[in-house]
Amino acid sequence: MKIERQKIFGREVNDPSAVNITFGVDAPFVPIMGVCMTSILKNNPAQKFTFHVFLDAIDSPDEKKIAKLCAQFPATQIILYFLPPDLYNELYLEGDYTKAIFYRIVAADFLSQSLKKLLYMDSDMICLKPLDELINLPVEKFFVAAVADPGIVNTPIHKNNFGFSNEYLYFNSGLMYLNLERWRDEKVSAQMLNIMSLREYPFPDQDAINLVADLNDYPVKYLPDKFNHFFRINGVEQPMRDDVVIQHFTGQLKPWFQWCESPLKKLYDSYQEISPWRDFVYQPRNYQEHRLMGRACRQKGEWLEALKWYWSYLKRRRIEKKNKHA
Ligand SMILES: [Mn+2]
Repeated sequence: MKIERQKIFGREVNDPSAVNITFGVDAPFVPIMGVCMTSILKNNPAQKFTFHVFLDAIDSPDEKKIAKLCAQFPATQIILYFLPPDLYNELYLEGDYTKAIFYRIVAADFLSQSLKKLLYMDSDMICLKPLDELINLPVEKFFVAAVADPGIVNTPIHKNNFGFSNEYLYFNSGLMYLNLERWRDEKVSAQMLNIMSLREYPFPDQDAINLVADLNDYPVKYLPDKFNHFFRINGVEQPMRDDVVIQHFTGQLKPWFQWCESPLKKLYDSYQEISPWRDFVYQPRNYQEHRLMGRACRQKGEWLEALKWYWSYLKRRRIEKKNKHA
């Protein structure tokens, strides 16, 4: 197995009544994941959780904050699983994805040795209500429970281009309640890696798991979209609803960006505020985000700052594009 070491925070003992949730992140994304965890804990006070975090590195201040979160919510256990830094380097990545999107594959594979079911969540989510209805689903009857994807992946173009059957309903991989016994018995991780080694996919992990489900005709339980409510679809912000349990900040605009002007930024900030990451300020991490930061400064009339971000945008774009084609 590819785990280099584990580190446990919070509750020491294994508790079979705990709900198991997994995340896959790289070091800069740990604060984002921390806010997501905080929202889950805050809105599920009667529930015990074990969070399984698959990552390749973590900054030491963030490790302290994870310990602090466990002290804030004492029934909580957080386990860090450190992966080798070169894991999945060979897999194709498009756009601004990082290879942390693949960590859900190793997470499900590894945890299927000890757990029967597992909730995978993207870090760009916040939980707004109790998760009972979701957690109590009889996931052993299915392969996965997830929400149908409202974006382009469900159009005939995407389905025809990437080998899906016409009638297949593509689900979003941001939230997946997984039947791990089935995952283990049918060697799903190996199937996914095999699919991704054969050609390049625009949504690599998500295309692969949907292809596994489609080609094998595995039973998918489609959930109401309140369990994975999209923030933006094709660049258009979606109206928020009262019944939303999990809000998913889909799209390139994220509520932790300083330049995000969505009304939902306030809601997001309110969870960051009660988390150990209260003081976290997100720094743009790729050239696209440097450009957006420049635009936000320009709109606020901060010309010097704007110039600085545009300059670093141009510089980084050249370097990042060169690296990509190397
Ligand atoms: Mn996401």
